[in-house]
Amino acid sequence: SNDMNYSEAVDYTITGIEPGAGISVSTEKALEEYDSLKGWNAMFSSTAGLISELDTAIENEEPIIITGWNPHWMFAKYPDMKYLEDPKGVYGETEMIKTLTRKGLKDDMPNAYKLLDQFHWEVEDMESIMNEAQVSGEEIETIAEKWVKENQDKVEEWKEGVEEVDGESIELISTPWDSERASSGVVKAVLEQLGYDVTVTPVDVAIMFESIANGDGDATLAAWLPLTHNDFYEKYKDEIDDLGENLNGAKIGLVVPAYMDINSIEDLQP
Ligand code: PBE
Repeated sequence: SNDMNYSEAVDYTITGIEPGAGISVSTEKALEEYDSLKGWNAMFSSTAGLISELDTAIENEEPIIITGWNPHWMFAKYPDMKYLEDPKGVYGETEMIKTLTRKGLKDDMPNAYKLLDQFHWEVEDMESIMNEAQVSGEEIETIAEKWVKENQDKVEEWKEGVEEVDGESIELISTPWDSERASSGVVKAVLEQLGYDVTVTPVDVAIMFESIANGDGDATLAAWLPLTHNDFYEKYKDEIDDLGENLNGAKIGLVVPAYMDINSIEDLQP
């Protein structure tokens, strides 16, 4: 109801995910920058932990404030959720997901580089894989492989002018979130069609940037910018090749169930 003190009801706590996520870094900044969040905490755990807290809250129609993002199946499962307005812009606006490679990949593996450069898809493509995996209980990687077989028209565009190879090894560095399991799974399947031997290594965001910069890993499809991973991007941008966006229209922020009668981070109380 309107009289409910949501801040007290959630114990002045934002329910978050892994501390190493970009969205967790932004949440630390929000806690510092908003007067309405003075004295608040964030509980960083895991995406599974967050979803289980969200399930319980929505089942009981209790207030909850989570770190949320798109693309993700949480909005397919719970369409009645909203982003809180963020007048200070701590969480940015529209985000894109970029492809980055190590320096030298272009010369060493020109065909893989060209494929990575031409890989681009839509929010709906990524979501269709995540939602199907969520509903069926199958692994995202399995659904991603199937998606590649069923969307060969799109895949052929990414492969245009790319020549096949004979078992060259390539390592994609990724992060543990479902969005990145989907993109890495798709590109892995396409590279395998081209004859590559592909490893996908999920790591923390910091390690992902570091390993592309020092050349331990070949490429990543998982850089959320201009804001989510900006601290890491700024640190390493001179030591990596930036191939531009592979998806546009991502978003991060604080999210609440629609039954909560607030619209802005500034509607909360210290
Ligand atoms: N995410 C999903 C990640 C990137 C992909 C928004 C949870 C993050 O670093 O915040």
